[in-house]
Amino acid sequence: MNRRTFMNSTVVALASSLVHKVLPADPYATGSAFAPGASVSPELNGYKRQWWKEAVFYEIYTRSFQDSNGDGIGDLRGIAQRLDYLKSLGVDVLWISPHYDSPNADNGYDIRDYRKVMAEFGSMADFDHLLAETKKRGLKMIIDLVVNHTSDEHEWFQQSRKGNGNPYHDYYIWRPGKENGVPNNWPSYFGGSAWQQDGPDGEYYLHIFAKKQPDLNWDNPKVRAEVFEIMRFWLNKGIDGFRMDVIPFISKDPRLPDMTPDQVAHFDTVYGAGPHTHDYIQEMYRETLAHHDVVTVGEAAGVTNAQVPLFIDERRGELNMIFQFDAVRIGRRQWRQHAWKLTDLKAIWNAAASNPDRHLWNTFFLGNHDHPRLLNKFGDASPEHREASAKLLATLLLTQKGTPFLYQGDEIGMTNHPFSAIGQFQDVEVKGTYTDQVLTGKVSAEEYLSMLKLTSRDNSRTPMQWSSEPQAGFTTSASPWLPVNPNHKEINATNQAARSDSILNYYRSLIQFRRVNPALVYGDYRDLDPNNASIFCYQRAMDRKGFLIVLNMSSTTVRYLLPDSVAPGELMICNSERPINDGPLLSLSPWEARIYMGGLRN
Ligand code: ISL
Ligand code: CA
Repeated sequence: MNRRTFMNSTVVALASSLVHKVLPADPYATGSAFAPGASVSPELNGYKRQWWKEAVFYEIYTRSFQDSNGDGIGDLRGIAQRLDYLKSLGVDVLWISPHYDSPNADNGYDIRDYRKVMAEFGSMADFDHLLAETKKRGLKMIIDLVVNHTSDEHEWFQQSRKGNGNPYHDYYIWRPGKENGVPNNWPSYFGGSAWQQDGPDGEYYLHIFAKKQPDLNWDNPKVRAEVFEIMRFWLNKGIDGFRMDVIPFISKDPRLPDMTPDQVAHFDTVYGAGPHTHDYIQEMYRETLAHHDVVTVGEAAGVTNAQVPLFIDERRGELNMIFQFDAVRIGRRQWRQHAWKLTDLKAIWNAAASNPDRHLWNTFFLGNHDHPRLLNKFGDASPEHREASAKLLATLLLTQKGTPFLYQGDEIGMTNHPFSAIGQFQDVEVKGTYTDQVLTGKVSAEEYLSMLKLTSRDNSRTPMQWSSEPQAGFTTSASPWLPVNPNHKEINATNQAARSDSILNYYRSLIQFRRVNPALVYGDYRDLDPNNASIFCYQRAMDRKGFLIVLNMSSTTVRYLLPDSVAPGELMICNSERPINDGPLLSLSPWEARIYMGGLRN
């Protein structure tokens, strides 16, 4: 039996048989963590069981997912048209990007009306239809809560900017200028100062992101009450939770002191360390989240690994999970990408995954709408290695410790876009840093473009590649809001659905494999060879049973002697096509991924 046949035809069949081989008759016998009647055992391996710990999440960047009305912009009806695809992929929870009314200065992360759907995405009826259709398929949906800032076109800001004395003035953060203008030296994520002068009193307002994204003043109890009302509005519609945009930034030191040069160089850690962030999140939990069976995941830019427990320890009544970015942003200095080493990357993952505290729970992700494609950053997008490395990264995502968050298009091996000129980028972050870095002469346009090709957020925002048709089946418009990647002719969901050994079908098999093997969800994690420069070899195990995962994260063949503490059992999944009959000395082809039963000898 050659590898190709073995890997695909066997793995799903094996997955269901594994329930009894690896585990006593157990919660997953129903084949799904959500299925009614799943076992009521409240704990596994010392962890309290929760649906969101067992689920696979899938991020949808709505603007680029599926256009249903031919205007070149993805929308809510378009997502609804693709729910059967998502169901067949096997994911459980959809996270949709901000769907609220917005002028789209930052593609929806600048909200003008929290109780209205963005015109480009459709109507409230379209939202209700999408949520109902999602639930009809046994899927769940979380929405993006963006409350560190609003759009400058929000009514609150329109009032606030009328000056002191207006009842909404203190909904935002205003300060008088200093001798050289701005109140302090805080930088904006999107280039330049975080302060903008406005209004009749010569004051400046704070905007950590774009000028059109003024920061809310969370020290004002009226602001907190408004936000909690907005959350109740959407919770009462039946959503299943929130992803919370830059939630650690909501509290600022009211003295707004200048940053030191080192703090400016790492300004997100300053923004993430306000004095009352945890007080406000705990208040939010008491006021809204505690009354619903929902999940929350905080986007924790600027939060160190050591600070994560303060946000997610289940005894604190704050958030359930957090996105911590040290791994995904390894080697990054704002818009620049520098070299990095696999040993350093493994050390970051190991620090989080080997924490034994059962009151904590990780996320695991390799990309999202703010980062380049995971295939380009962590794999090898060359024609020779693209498929193998995409499957290896799928193996990593679905066997690591923590709830996996997939990002649209990664399941078919989409790659960065071949940008060739700065004018092709749409992202407000690019436009802002271009002004700040290139127009001021600090950086050459050539260097800036060479780095943006590696780091720009637009790389992961090009339209989903559904087919080889014009515009990849994303839209009938001849001018989508961002160009379709020309490689959609070869890389698309349609031709992969038809191929049993495609990246898409590998994801499908692995999601099913994870679903029926709690050791991959609740099992302990151990890196068996942390100092190896190209091999990632780790174990997931509980109740003395589990899996050994061996990944060759390099573009060369590696002969790898398994650590002598390891006793691989039956080979369950492999992404390579070669027959494998090697013993403890493995010959791993480039980007070869293997999952064995078993693990440690003793
Ligand atoms: O910009 C980034 C990477 O190039 C990230 O640091 C990102 O800006 C940061 O993590 C905050 O992201 C979130 O808030 C922004 C919005 O632009 C992002 O899309 C959102 O994910 C402001 O709302
Ligand atoms: Ca549309």
